[in-house]
Amino acid sequence: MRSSKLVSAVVVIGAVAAGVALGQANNWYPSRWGAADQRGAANRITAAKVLEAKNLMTRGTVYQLGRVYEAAMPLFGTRHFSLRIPQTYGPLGTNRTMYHDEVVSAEIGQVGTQFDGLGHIGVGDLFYNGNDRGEFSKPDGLTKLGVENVGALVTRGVLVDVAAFKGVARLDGGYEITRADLTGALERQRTEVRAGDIVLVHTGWGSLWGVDNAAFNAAAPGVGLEAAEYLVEREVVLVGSDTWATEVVPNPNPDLQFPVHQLLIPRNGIYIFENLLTEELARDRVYEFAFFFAPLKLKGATGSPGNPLAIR
Ligand code: UVW
Repeated sequence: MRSSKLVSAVVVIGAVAAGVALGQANNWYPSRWGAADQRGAANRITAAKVLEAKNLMTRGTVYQLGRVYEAAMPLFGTRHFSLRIPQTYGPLGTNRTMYHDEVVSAEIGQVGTQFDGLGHIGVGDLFYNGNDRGEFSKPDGLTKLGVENVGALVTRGVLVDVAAFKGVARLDGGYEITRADLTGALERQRTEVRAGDIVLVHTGWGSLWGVDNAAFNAAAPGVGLEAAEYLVEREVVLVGSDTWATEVVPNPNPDLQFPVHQLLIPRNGIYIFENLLTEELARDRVYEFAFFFAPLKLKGATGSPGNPLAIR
């Protein structure tokens, strides 16, 4: 073998080994739930998980985790949101019924509080279960992996307060949450993560929402690849946070863009939930709760808006 070819071979083998170490081996499909599956880690929610959630509702306190959708909210890239009331209709009948409708224009599954479905992120052209973008990505909606396939998520939720663990109100933009941060914060809280849970990571970054949108959007603290690998090992259903990406942005490796999205969504069928309001859970030190979310059944959509609930 000529020396340049040998160097190339060593580089490729090194890259593959690094990928394998980060759970990025290329044998990620068919998924563990079968080649035709479109629900991913939602399959981990059994009747036993629903009852585990029920048993956590001991105080009757309801936490709304969704933010208000409005034109003034921070938006990623060129995404937009507008709501218009085109006119008032009526009056109808002798009782003079009047009514309003609204027209909403937005990347509706990917603005504000947003649940990222399995059709949102790919590794090149390949999405969850090895589905090829060329076959299912259509202008009038995804013909596979649409968010309507997810179903209702009712399970045990865990808040990991990494900001408190690090002794700050807000982690810095670009701070990479490590595996040791997650396990250290969980130990500090005396909370464990179990299979079928959803995990929310509190960073404090949400305090910038609506206060300094430019700073909010410019970067984000978040889960790094090794921390995400820990959550994959724990067999969670969903990872969410109070930032717009859930993962660290920019990634410490300047060659990588949104690698945690790829590790979780296409490679492992694990959902991401962004721009959640986690402040009140952190304030009240509610680290375990019943979690409820039913994505909108938007046929062929990549994600869903909504107002998930945590009940203690
Ligand atoms: C991308 O879609 C790239 O990011 P997010 O899921 O954070 O909106």
